[in-house]
Amino acid sequence: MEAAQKEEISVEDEAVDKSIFRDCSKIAFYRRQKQNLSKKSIYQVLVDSVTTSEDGTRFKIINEATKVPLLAEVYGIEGNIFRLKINEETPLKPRYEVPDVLTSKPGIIRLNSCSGDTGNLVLTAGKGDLKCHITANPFKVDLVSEEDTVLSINSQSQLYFEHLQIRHKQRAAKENEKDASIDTSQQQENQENLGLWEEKCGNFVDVKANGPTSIGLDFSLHGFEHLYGIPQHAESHQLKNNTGDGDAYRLYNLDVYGYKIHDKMGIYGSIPYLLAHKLGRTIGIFWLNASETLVEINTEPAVEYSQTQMGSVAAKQKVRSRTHVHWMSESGIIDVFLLTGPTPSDIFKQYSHLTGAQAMPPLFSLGYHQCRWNYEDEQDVKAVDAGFDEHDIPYDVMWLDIEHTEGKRYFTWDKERFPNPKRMQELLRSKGRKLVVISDPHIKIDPDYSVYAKAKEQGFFVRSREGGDFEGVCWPGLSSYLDFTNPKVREWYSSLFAFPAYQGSTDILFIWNDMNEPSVFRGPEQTMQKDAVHHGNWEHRELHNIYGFYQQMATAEGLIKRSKGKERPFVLTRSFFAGSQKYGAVWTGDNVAEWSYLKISIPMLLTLSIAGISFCGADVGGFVGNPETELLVRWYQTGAYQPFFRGHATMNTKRREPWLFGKEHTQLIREAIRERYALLPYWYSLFYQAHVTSQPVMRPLWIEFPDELETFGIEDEYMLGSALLVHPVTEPKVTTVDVFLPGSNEVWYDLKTFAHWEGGCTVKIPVALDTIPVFQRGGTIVPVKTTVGKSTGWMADSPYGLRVALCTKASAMGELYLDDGHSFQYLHQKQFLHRKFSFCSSVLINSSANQRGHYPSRCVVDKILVLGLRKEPSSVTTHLSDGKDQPVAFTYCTRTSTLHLDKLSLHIGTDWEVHFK
Ligand code: NBV
Repeated sequence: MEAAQKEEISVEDEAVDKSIFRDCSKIAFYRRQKQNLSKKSIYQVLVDSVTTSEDGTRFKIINEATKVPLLAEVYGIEGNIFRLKINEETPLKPRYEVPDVLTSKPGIIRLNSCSGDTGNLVLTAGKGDLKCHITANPFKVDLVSEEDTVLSINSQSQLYFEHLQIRHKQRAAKENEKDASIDTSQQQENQENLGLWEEKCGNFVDVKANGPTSIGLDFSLHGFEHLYGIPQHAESHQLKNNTGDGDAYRLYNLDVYGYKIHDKMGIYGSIPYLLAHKLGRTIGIFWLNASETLVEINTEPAVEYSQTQMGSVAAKQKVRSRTHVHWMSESGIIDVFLLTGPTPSDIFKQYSHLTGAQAMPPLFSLGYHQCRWNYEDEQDVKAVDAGFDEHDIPYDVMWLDIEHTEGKRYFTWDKERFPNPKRMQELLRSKGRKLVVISDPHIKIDPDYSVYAKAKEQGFFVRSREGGDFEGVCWPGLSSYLDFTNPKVREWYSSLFAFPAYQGSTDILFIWNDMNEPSVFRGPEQTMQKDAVHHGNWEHRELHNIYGFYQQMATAEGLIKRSKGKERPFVLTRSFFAGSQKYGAVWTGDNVAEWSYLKISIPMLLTLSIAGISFCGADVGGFVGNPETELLVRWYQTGAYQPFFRGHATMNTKRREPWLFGKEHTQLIREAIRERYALLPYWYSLFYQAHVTSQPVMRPLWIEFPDELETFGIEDEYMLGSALLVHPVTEPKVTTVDVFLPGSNEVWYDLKTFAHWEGGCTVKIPVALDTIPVFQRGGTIVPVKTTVGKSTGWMADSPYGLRVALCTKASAMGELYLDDGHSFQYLHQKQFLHRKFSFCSSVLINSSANQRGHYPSRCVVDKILVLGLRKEPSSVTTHLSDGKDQPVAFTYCTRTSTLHLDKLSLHIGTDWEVHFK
């Protein structure tokens, strides 16, 4: 035990040296592709090889120089998606194809083919308005919609495929060493530089069992200048041009403590999915590859050619802008999905058809979470919990970081600090609250630790190239890493969450997966060697970016299993991949307590949201460092309007529970958290929408206003669903913020002052320290809770209110989804309520949006606010479904055109009407 303790690592020891991370110039496959592509290698289709069947079209393509044939496959997938796969026709051994990400076999639709003139091929999908033109020589694919070329593949001749080969030396040996002399020292130096079979990374040498295996392909997007997606980077929402300066967006999951912002380096997670938008069309490119990936982007603006430039052309001609996107991956195959929209809403459906929709979170997880590395012991937890009650601040979840364990042995408790974890959980339970504890993927090498011993015995760890278990240093000291890519390991790991197995756990305990890039102290770039070996003998390089995805998957399955399939899990993960939305929430890792990090949290979360991860958030207050009070207040106000809302801080920071900054600031933080709790019915309904219709919860403006160019680059404000526009204050000491209110036919209401504006302009909004600029869009109805309590559990039966904001035509619509907030009964027994609200011709109607759902809610609507009611009504009456009409008292304010109804008692789950005459 003492020895184990000595091995423990402190944060100061392991503060990351940023120079260990590589830029493009240090990445061998990038250098190789650049060098070779400058020679322009041409591929052509072998026209005689084309075959078309029910399940796709296949043909061979061949490189003029290498003559190695590649096999290309084109599929049409339900919902206007094309899939293009390119692999070697006969690789020396199978190349890695990413499993477990696609939801199920996506429904393939038949492509009809008609040969074009010179042996070129035209494939049509569906009704034929989308066509895939394949040009044979040089090989090129154009995606055409109604005579308009939307996107071209390989029009820049950047198709690149390093085929598997026997190592030169071995081959030479095989050939009786007759050519062994070719391996001169100069060649060796070249090889080293190109990192063909070995590549240096710091003090490490990456030995490549399969030699060079990289792939690449270019896409030209016609008329597109606005690109988004490919998280995770601490960068702007709109992707930047980066060709030429070796500054590609890197997708490589890394643990980067206090990451630099406005940087394209890879951080914790990767989603190789890019969206592009222009007036009239949104498209997506999903590059299904889990190895290290680089993306270069280069926009060529529109050009106008004059007569003289164009010689004989009579009139001026305009050439559309195009953006070239160049994807490069270290290994695997080319497997790319083209999502053709055409609307943003279609794109979200298409992407979730491939990778799954956002999991429906338990309601508590949308409340406020209180975390710190670390809450020291049971007393500390008790005191912090009581602090929230004393200061009348709602919160739902207490978090315990790595110190709660016995020497960083996950699934155990430090007996001195937490002698009675069940007692502690019962205290939280009594207030409707929960506990989240951390569980990392590294397992302390300690034969007396049963998790280690069992995993070791069953061969469940990732192996090193030499054959033994991979060993790396992490929090517990020397550790091995569970191989979550192995389904047996996942099954076993998930069984560890069963109540009898996980001593001291109860059904209010949920899980946080950290360090799952995976983080390996003193490893190359603080992660695992690429030559480590996984289940099925795959090198780590093939699947690095999907390691964390698998841990969260196994954890979520474990939580479901422990409840015998009844309860929804909550798992927060730091590392993620495409499809992680199916398993829980993601946060943006170790940000810093500075204003610039508060500001960048918005574009970072917008990017995650449009790439499928609706349940995302950033550490409130900033993880590293001590926020000044104003920053902390603004961070709470911002976080209250972001999907995952958790305060967190690193070890050596000052305590920062919300009541430690003076009465006035406690009040401001309380207000921000209370606003969050009041809005929970809306949040929950938005998550339901994300779950069933795949629309993101937090939306960049361009999604809601796709026809308004002005919205395409906005990232300091965003929409929550389609009703609320939020413009958080992210700068110190400001007295005004400029808010762009989109839509020329829209009207927007300030939820604090009830002032209203017509859309299509920028307004200067005065802000004090208590202002969170939030605007409701005319034409919407937002459900809220009118009383806020200790926690979501505490508030289950508290009354609802409706905020009705009328549009210019004096109407509005909205909806509410509710269920028990925690189980799968909504799915299996249809135990839910989905209500629809509409205000039209001076009548507000509450009706069912889905007759199949039933849930015995006792809740009533007790308050209604109508914004934008131009005339004071002479009477207001409620009409219940049993025919009873009742006049109700109201207050009307002529100055703000608002009407308040109070003390109502209208059951949320029954049909009723309110008439305003
Ligand atoms: O487990 C300790 C921390 C955690 O608090 C933080 O949220 C993670 O991002 N963890 C990283 C490991 C150490 C960071 C220096």
